Amino acid sequence: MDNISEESAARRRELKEHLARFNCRVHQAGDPPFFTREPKPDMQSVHWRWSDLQPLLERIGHEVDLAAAGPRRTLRLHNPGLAVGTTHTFWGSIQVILPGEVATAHRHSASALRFIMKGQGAWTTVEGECYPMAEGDLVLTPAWTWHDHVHKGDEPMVWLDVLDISLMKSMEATFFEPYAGDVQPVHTLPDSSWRAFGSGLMRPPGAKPATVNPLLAYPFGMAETALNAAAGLPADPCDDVILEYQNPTDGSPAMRTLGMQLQLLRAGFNGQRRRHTGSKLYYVVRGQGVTTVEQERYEWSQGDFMVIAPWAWHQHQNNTSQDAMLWQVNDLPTLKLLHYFREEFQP
Ligand code: GTQ
Ligand code: FE2
Repeated sequence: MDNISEESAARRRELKEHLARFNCRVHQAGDPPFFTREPKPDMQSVHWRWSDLQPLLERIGHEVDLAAAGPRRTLRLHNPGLAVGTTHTFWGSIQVILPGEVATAHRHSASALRFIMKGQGAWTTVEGECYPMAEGDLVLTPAWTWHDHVHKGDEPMVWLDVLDISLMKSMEATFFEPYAGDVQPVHTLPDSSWRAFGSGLMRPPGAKPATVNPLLAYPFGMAETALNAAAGLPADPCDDVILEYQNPTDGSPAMRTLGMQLQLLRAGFNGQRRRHTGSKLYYVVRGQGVTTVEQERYEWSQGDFMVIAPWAWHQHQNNTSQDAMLWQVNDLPTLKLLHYFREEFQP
């Protein structure tokens, strides 16, 4: 369609106005092609350094109050290639909550999750189940569940929020509802979903088959134990030691649209290069290493984030003498559900 002759282009231009009256058009010279041979994402791969983020978080802790839109105090990881969002499907934001603060209850059709970065003493309540959050924990807020956060500790707490907002918006499925009060009543035992399903090995025999993941909390200690056990398996050529957070009732990803994984890149690991559809955001839990994304080298260390654009070649290396741990969130479950997932490996 792009080799349109001058004569044809002129005829198409003439048609344009007439067709527009009927809400129709033909392809015009200069229109972007509707197919590219492979993905050409608007989103860019980006590296955020903790040394830059930390002072910004302190600043918003002082200068931004818990006002409208939630109310939440967040520093969004903004992708310079997009109008909004960290990737074209999800938003990652760092939430800061100060001692005594309450992030009031609401629910939304976007799925949300939190990975705790710093501090302790904040409790989140999801559908009446409260959970005390600690560093390294993953806590889920499935679509349309009531949730609020209350900080009962005595130091600021910081966590990563991830919501599939851009995916939801592209589907025009945005719903939001504030709760009638500040916080919901707590009506079950603390950690009840974890008590029932958290081992991943055993479950209450009477529990009815769940249509969504019934487990809301994935404590860091258990995830780390599982990862250390998996270190005895043969290494993954790209990712070394990696585990996915799963729905313990059927082994599917912990959320339907977003996937979360925890991995070890052991000292000396030199990974294989690969690319795939879908976007992913990494958080460096500990250690140091290098991820090469196309032509760029991201030399990362604890607290850094990086986001990898779809179909970008990337490769992880740990050239230090200490193991490194990365946590990631991605939109791969959505791509797989829609049969849009593809990957390639460099031999
Ligand atoms: O904590 O409920 O970063 O609703 C964005 C939207 C956090 C939350 C965000 C939200 C929340
Ligand atoms: Fe929310």
